[in-house]
Amino acid sequence: MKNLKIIKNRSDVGAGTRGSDIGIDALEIAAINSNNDFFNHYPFVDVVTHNESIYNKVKQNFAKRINYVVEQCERLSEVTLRELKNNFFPLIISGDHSSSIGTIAGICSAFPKKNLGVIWIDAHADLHSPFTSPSGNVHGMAVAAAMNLDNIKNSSNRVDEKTLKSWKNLKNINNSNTKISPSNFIYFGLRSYEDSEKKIIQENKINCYSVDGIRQRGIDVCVNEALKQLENVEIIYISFDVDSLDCDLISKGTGTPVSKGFDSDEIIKILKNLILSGKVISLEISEINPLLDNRGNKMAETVFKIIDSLF
Ligand SMILES: [Mn+2]
Repeated sequence: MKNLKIIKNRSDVGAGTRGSDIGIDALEIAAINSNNDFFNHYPFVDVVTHNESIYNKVKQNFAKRINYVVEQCERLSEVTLRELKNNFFPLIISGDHSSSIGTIAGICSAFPKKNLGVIWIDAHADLHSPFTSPSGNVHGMAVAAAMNLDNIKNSSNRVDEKTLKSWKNLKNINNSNTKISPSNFIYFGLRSYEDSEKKIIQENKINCYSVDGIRQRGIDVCVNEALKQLENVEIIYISFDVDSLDCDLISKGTGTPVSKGFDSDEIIKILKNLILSGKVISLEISEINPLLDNRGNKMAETVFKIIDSLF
């Protein structure tokens, strides 16, 4: 991959458990310990973070620290926009997955006239809003924000004005206003979601490739089919949440681990086949949490192996 630029976004303010902010450091240590100079080989940029806000008492229970998430996403959006305009391929290493709202806004601002497709590799749907979220963790709201879906119909929370205002800001980072159409959005590895999220998936007919389905039909068949669906999009963004990996097989080093996920070879093949389309303009990796790793630094080591085999 030419023109790779690593964007280090060490933020975990959108997560319920601390530690994904040091996911990038765990990755770098995995590289160093395997005698690999990957992170020294490419230019990089550090995004300024708001992790000190963790010390503040949470006031907005249905969207915790959402005002800081908005600011963090604005920062990431600006950096993504700038690096895309500078003709780089941004490889974004983030902490918690709420960051992708900023990445998508940055991509939409960089290419306002292009149709964007999104591949979301994740165990979770991330389709909650402050109206439906059981946890109030904003990293579970990224897809809903990018699609501008409030899901008020299935509301279970009474959301205050201040939270609502921040939610509105989060959906409109950079005044991008360009939203992902559900027909240009595809899940890989989805296997853990709530009823309110399932309703959105069904109503909007969002395509999902399950781990089992992919194993039965083959990675080539499924990825080709996904690319066929995205025939009319000019650019593709891939968001790889590491909890799409099998937590029993690999590691629990991520905020919300889920069993029965992909193995690393499957992820490599999916990513490689997608990148071969020539449409992928950015890849983001999120939710590595070395503080939760039950096998030393296994999650970061596995993800580094994946990155190293791609670039
Ligand atoms: Mn996620």
